[in-house]
Amino acid sequence: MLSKMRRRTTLKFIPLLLSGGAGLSMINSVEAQGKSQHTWWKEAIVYQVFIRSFADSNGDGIGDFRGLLNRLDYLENLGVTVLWLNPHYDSPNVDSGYDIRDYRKVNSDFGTMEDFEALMAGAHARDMKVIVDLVVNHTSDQHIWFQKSRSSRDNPYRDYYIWRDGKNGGLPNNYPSFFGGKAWQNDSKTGQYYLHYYERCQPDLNWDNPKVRQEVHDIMRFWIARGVSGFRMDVIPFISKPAGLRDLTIEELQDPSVVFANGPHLHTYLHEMNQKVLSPHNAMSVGEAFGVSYAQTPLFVSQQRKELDMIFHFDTARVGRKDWETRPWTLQELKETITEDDRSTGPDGWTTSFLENHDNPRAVSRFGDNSPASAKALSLLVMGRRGTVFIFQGQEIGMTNISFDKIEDFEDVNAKGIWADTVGRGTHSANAVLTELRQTSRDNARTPMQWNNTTTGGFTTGTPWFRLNPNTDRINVAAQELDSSSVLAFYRQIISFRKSHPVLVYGTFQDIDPQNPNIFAFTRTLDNNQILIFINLTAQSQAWALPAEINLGKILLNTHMVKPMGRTLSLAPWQGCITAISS
Ligand code: ISL
Ligand code: CA
Repeated sequence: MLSKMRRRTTLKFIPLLLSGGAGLSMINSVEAQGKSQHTWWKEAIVYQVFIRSFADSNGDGIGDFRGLLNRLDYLENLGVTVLWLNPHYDSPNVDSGYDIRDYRKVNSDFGTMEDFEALMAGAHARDMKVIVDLVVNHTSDQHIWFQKSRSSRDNPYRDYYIWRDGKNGGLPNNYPSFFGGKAWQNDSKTGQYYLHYYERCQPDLNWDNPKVRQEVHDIMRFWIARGVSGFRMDVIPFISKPAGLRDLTIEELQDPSVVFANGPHLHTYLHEMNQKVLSPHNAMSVGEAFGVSYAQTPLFVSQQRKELDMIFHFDTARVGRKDWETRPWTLQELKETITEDDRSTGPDGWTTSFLENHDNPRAVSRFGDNSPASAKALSLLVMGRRGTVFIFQGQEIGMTNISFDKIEDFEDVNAKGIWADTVGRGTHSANAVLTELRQTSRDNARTPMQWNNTTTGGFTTGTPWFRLNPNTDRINVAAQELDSSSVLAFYRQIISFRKSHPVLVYGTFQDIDPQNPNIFAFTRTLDNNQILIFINLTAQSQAWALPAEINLGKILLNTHMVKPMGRTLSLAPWQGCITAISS
């Protein structure tokens, strides 16, 4: 969806060479400017839980709060310090909980408010914080506000949503919906159309109405009072709608998120939210930033502006993608996104490091070759770069994509919309779309967690709500607990390493071989402490010549037993190391 041409900003940075003192002093001066306060959320290892698919405690086949509570020891052992819960609210579940019916109730599939409170207490007892999803660009059409809003043109809730008359016997404008079809739905009761950027049962809220903003602030306070430490903000750049809601041009229709994001009052609303809720409660915030360019990033994350703490850019996780389709990509391109992301924060901002979430395929299938070795290599990439670390459930055991035979096997509303817009309209063959969806579908991330080698993967004693990946017989937590060379064991090691080496959190990042098509090699520097990370991101052995200025120091962490030596290092397929640099 995000057209690379337009997302690429003209943001320039001067490559910081390591040769001689000049390079290092430049690094240090950049770092000095960027030396922001040490905070818990920069050091956090955030673990994202898609509750429905994590652990079922009562045999109904659906993951729940108690199931997660029962697994907190596992997460503590892994080194997790923060949980991000995907939407836990009351919802008809058309879009996996991103369609909220009542912001003050929990999803009864997941348990009761008491169960939620027990989960919070369990997390806090283990020194873990919990952040929740804040989905306030839209609600469910079953939310009481929308029920009232649609009931008449003069209902006090009418202006909670965005209603327009049709134009020339058609829709108010040509906006498409992200889930297929158009973004307007006619409502026969009052004869007007309401706006929905997502599914038609997800009407967009009208943030220009101060009452809506007040409601959102109150909802946030409600959950903060229940012990929540912060929010992951769903499609937050879309909340302020473009002035005039004019038609999109043909070019803009290729990537509507660029127009949908960054509306005229967005930063006013974020600043207001910060001042009224986030700052007074010291709550952490991370915004999902579709449509935001690297050049625009400081507007969100510069600490001086008091808006958000950090945002998620998707150019790295989605390299080689155009919406649901794949395209060829190179390692140089992937590395460039990481450097751009790192530089985009400006001197006093912060960023995120992740390769997976509930909307994206499994990293080990996308960027690796499904092998445990490639899962470890990718963990080094996520944990090695600068930015708060977010890992998605199952990533720590190298869970892979699932391969479905037919569209009926998919659950995701997005996959169904893509199918209707393509195969349904005769623009693509069923085979072509299935081939792409197998690689890009959101369902890849949403299959149940693989706890053991039984057919239900230890996820439930009943019938799982969604099919398990059959490779749970090989890839599962129980087996990896017993294996000191497992992906899980490596994750534990690297997380604990990151926690005990502040340079990995606060050090500046520098790609030292950006043109190398096979190896990702970078330094992290904090004061006088500098470390080197190199990762062979291919399934072949590679030789890597150390840059002239670098003398390899002690190997601090290694994905393999064999130690690379000399000035030209022989690296096994997917081998990666963290080393000291000796003078
Ligand atoms: O995943 C996408 C399509 O493949 C994205 O365009 C997605 O719509 C975008 O990341 C916004 O995602 C968020 O809001 C959606 C919800 O379905 C996603 O799960 C959520 O992460 C609507 O609330
Ligand atoms: Ca359950």
